[in-house]
Amino acid sequence: MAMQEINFDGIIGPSHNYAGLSLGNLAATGNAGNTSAPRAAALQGIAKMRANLDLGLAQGIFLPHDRPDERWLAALGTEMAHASLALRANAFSASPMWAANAATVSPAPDTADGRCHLSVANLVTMPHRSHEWEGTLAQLKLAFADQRAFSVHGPIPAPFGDEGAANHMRLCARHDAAGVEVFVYGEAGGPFPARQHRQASEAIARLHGLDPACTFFVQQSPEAIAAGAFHNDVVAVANEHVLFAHELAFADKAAFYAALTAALRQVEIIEVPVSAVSLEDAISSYLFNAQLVTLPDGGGMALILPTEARDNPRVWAYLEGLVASNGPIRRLIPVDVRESMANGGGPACLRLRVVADPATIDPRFLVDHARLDRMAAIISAHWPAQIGQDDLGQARLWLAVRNARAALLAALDLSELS
Ligand code: SUG
Repeated sequence: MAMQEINFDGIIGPSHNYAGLSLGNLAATGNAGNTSAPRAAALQGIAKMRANLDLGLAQGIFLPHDRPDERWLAALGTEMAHASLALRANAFSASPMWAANAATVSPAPDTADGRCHLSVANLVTMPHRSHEWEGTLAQLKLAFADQRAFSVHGPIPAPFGDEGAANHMRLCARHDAAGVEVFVYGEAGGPFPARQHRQASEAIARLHGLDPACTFFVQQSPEAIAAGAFHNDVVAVANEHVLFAHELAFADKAAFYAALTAALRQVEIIEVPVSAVSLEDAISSYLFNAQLVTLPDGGGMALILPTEARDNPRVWAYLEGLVASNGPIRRLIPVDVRESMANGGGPACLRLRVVADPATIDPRFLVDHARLDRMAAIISAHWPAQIGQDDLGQARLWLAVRNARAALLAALDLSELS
């Protein structure tokens, strides 16, 4: 089978809740204390995957992590029953759902040894995400165990923050051709943390054996971070030869665009001007947190967007003009992922892109409609209907969440992850 892009979605875990843990993520802090709906959230994620399958796209999954993370609490000398409210919330987060933060992926055509390299993200900036990497690494090692095709790397050591593919873009003529890899980092000093450090990105490029001539390190604009773009994928997305970005996404866009154009002759840069879409509109509607995908059979590209983008008249007017302009982006496909969006995670946050031959991947991590049916049945039966912040102290909720995950792992023949 040939190499193709596969989107691996993080299944929204049974502990999904709104604890307001991510400073600089305006949706998450704005919804702190609200009651979440984990069952509806996970079914929204399944519906997104179904829609992508129906478009003819390949689809994979990553599983929820063990929550509450008692091992992490034990390392801190405590346990759920006695931990502070803050530590409890940090141990209980379902944040591994945002698979764009799972790893950075350099497909085989870009690397010196001709294998696809994946580096698990350390996520050290936010306490609730800093203990994700072990659970993620275990899954990466299983899904991509074929060492002829893949090389899976551990986390970059602290203090160099790495948030994975959310700050990484790949541009190429076709997915299976050698590409240009762009690492976007932030500089400290603004009101919110810069979560991706340049040193981490440089280390990943070295570890993956990337060609320096085709690798760029680009600073995210401090203005975008200050406006709430805590990851680059909130203001830019790329697919094959197309870069779709907000005018204020990068600190020095002229230098970046010039270097990119020199390195990839076919590149098409679609820049959305502030006059059409303000940074505030971009961040509240998440139009750039879209899956920009190439449709099979020459159908051009589609943007799989959150319904919030359709709900904003200025954003939608711009997008309708864009698809009418006969450019590379031909279709707009809104999807309802409101439960994840309320924590600052849109369609693109929920997926990790891997370009590979599906035959080299452990099939338990790939899905079709029948497997999604099985997952939906488990979610409907076991995921909590609601979680309020007071519930985080309830031992019976911790048990329900554990049992729900165990039921899903068993149904997918992945109990070895428990
Ligand atoms: O890291 N939200 C996530 C959202 C991640 C979105 N991912 C990408 N942009 N790729 C974060 O800020 C909120 C959890 C809470 O507050 O309960 C949270 O972690």
